[in-house]
Amino acid sequence: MKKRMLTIFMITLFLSAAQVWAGQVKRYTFKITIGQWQILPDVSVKSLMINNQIPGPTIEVTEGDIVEVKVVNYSPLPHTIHWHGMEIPNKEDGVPYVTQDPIERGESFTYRFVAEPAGTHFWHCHWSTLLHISGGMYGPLIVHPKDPSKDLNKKYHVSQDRVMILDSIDPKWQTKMLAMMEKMHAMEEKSEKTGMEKSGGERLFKSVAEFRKAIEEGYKPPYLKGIPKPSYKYHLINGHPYPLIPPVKTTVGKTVRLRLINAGNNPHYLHFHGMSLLVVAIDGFTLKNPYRLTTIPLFPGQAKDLILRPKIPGWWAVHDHAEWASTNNGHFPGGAMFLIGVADKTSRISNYTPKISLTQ
Ligand SMILES: [Cu+2]
Repeated sequence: MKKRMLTIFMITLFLSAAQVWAGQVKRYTFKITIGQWQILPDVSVKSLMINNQIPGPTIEVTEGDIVEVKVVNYSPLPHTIHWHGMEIPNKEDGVPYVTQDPIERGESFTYRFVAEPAGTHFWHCHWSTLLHISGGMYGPLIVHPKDPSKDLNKKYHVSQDRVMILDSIDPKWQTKMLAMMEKMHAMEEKSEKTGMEKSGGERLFKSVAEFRKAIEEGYKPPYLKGIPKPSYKYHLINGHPYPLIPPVKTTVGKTVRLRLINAGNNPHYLHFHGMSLLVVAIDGFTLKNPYRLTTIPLFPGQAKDLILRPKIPGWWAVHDHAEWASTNNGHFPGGAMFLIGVADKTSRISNYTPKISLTQ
């Protein structure tokens, strides 16, 4: 009788444990390649791509889920992936030579962690970040709260939830650098086969003295000698600049949630015409006291969640108020800019149809 009671007790314990952990395993595969990315009809840039897309895949999970990402490196460059904003075991953090060795060509590495905390986050490559992040290795990481009472979409009766991830690039610099790195790594591979010295590209310091000397003299990796820093001439939202950024379409009285993430190196100041916004979360954390703004500063590495409830119909412009970032290579309108089309109850947005000017 005692034994039977114990069995029933064990089964009950097992069932309740299964109820406590309701998370699922969410699996993703990231295939890294180098290819051409068409940002505008006549502007193509050599880029690092994950699954042939920029931004890379969106990871969308619920708090407590187990995220498993298998990264397969088909490119000649080393990489690691960092989960920005996540609180996870140190060995999954993806910082080269701090938590792991880089993933080299032909290698794969699987990251595994429990998704927490909830909120709007992102992931990006952590190797040679100036080239690798802006070069295309980034994507959204959305963690929905497990507790429905903390769901901002429910709280604000959101009818549309959109993610916008920003990046700034210098196509000429990026194309040149990636071509050079490809060449360098091909040479390295050749010299490894013939047992010759490495080409002097990406490698570890041989001694502390070498490391100290490099810092004292103002370090520049060998492959960057004689090459200026990138000058950001194109500003992308979800992989394209305006006018290729699809507009947000809504209706008076409806509520939109915008999740803005700045994955690039350039700060942005998005100004919204015709409406104010409620800032409800920063870096994934829900604000106790949401506040209203019409211009949203977005620093590199920052994420902000906005709630919009436009009252006036029309095509409303949203653009970076720092002039140079709302252009394509100097030409306005372009860059970090998009339109919000607000329809009235008869589905009419405006009698005026937006056009793109060649001379403005
Ligand atoms: Cu990388």
